[in-house]
Amino acid sequence: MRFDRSETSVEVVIPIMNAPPQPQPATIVSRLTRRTLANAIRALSMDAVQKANSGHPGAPMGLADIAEVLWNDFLKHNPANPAWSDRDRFVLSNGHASMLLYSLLHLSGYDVSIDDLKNFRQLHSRTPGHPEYGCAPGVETTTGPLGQGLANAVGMALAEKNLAARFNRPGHAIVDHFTYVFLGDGCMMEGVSHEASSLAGRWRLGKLIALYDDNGISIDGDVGGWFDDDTPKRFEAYGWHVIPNVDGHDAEAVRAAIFKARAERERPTLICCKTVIGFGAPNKQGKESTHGSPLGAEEVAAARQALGWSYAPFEIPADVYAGWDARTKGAEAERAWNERFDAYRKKHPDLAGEFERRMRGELPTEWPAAMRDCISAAVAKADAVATRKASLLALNVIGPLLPEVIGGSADLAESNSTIWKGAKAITEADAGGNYIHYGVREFGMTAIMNGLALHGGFIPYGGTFLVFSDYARNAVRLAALMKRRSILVYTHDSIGLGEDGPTHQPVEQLASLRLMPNMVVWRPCDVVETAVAWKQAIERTDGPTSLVLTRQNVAPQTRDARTVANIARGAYVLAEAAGGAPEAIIIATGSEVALAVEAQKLLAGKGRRVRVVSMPSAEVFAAQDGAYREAVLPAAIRKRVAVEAGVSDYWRKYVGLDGRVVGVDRFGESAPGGALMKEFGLTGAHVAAVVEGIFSK
Ligand SMILES: Cc1ncc(C[n+]2csc(CCOP(=O)(O)OP(=O)(O)O)c2C)c(N)n1
Ligand SMILES: [Mg+2]
Repeated sequence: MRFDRSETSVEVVIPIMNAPPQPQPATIVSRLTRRTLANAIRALSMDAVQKANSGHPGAPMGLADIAEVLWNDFLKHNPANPAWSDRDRFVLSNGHASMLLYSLLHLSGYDVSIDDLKNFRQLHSRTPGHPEYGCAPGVETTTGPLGQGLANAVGMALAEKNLAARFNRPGHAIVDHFTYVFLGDGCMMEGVSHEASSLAGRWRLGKLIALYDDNGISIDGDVGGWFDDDTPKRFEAYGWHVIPNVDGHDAEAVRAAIFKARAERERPTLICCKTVIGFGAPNKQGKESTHGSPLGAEEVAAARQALGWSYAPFEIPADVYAGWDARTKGAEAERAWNERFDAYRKKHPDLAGEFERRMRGELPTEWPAAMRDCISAAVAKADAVATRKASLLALNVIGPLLPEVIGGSADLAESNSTIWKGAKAITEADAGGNYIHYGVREFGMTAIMNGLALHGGFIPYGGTFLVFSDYARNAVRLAALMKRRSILVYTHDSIGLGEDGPTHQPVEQLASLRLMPNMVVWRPCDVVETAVAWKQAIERTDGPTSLVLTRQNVAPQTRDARTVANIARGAYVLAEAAGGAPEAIIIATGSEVALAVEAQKLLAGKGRRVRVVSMPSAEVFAAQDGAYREAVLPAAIRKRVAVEAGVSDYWRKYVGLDGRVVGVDRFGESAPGGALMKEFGLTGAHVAAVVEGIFSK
């Protein structure tokens, strides 16, 4: 049995601040054995899982000793203020170990009660099956989809380094925190761990410290049969500082490793901790059976005995609470930081104000007027421009105005038009830039963007081809789930991209992004709609936005001032029927809006009165009041045709049983874009013919 190894009584000396050169106030908090403190996590975890009759006891029990050392000796945080900007970030990438995090939050003094723990996994509880951002204070990110927490942590560590480069001044290190992440075999196996870790090494994120739960077990059993990488060598190859072979049940060894990790300021550190899954459950520890099911009443009782934990379920003795309580030292740490920030404010008032604005996520006061001018300039610019280029025009206005906007692309900077005039690359030598070359790593990029957005102080945008949004899909989903302001720039948005062929031509991606709850998709049709889309994306504070943009040029549309104002409502009457009340409506988005207008003209020649509705954002339109929606799409007008170069099914709800959709319901072809648009019926003449067809039905 390895679980009685470090039963030594130690005085826990807590360094309160991070930076080693500064004098460290120290507090002696406990004379309890470290093992007893860790056992509180084990007991709470196995009891909560037992009570819920569902959950994952193995990882929390295996990681308890490591977590105890990290949280009690190192983590800089204030349970009373989980939003304190300079707290260390703690990410549990192996989110199935949620009871570990909930126990830590409860024990250290966050507003997470014992009743919250008793409600683990229950309806509307603050302790759902996997940690969800926003459910309980202290949960820094939503984890469970393995590997992404690590990538989020990379984003947070990059955020810290970038803000430090931008805001710290000699003698005023107001941004100075670590990012810690726990991860398991599953996170290591996931490809996104490669994408994110490779970048972390390149960016030399010296204040990122990952602790790997190397327990040799995943759901199917001993990982040897499917995961036999030399993980230390792998991370060394990424340029990480690796501390291998740490006994994760030896508090002193873990403590020494974390000290070493913190002293290394150039490279991120991976601490490989050998652990026993389900540590303390005498008959089940070390086995996959502890991974994802309750231990069972008998084994829970046996574990209590083995661990010397004689308390009832959910009972924590006062001295154990006292040993964990981080409130006093947390308040003191934040108070000390506030003092330092006040000194900074005296010396650098503008920087201090700007830092606070950014961390609040507020836009500067000049924003509304600047965007009004940007949109007016777009109205005046009557050129045929690809909307990806229109996006760059908008970015050239937004970039200089909002230093919190941090861009990038997955190796398609030119194609995605993501590098604006003042964009400055983040490099190893200079972390203070505002543009990230993510390399060909769509998933890593999107998960890192989530980390940047979660950290605070940033509005990330990242580009790739629309068709490759699928590579990043789950990180996009988590941005939506977490309600983070992340801006996805997806160009080459249809078969209109041309010769690259069906592998590169998105067909189902557009509709599929719209299916995601809390995702807002904009597919603008010209320079003006693109400027409005960017404005809306930046102003949206409760979720991500996908900007879906053309490779090919699109004609500018003409609008009066009221029509321009209506773009922000998601859909609007772009071209009203001439000669009386409309009999039919064509709804179109993006590059197909011009076809709709052409069809309208052809139909007018035949005496048909057709309205054209441009619908750049169906989600934003759906959120408008009923009167507005009825004004744009009157229920009585049932002759409707939707036109979009993507799968047709999405549009059925707008055209109804009497309507038709002109779409693309098969993979594309390799040919020049114009030829493909004809081949697939995406022409004004064909759209007009489809509308005619409804009249003659
Ligand atoms: C992306 C993703 N795929 C699959 C799962 C389902 N899953 C949850 S835990 C797990 C095994 C993880 O193994 P490990 O990280 O070693 O956890 P341990 O059993 O050691 O706690 C799997 C496959 C998941 N949560 N996320
Ligand atoms: Mg494992």
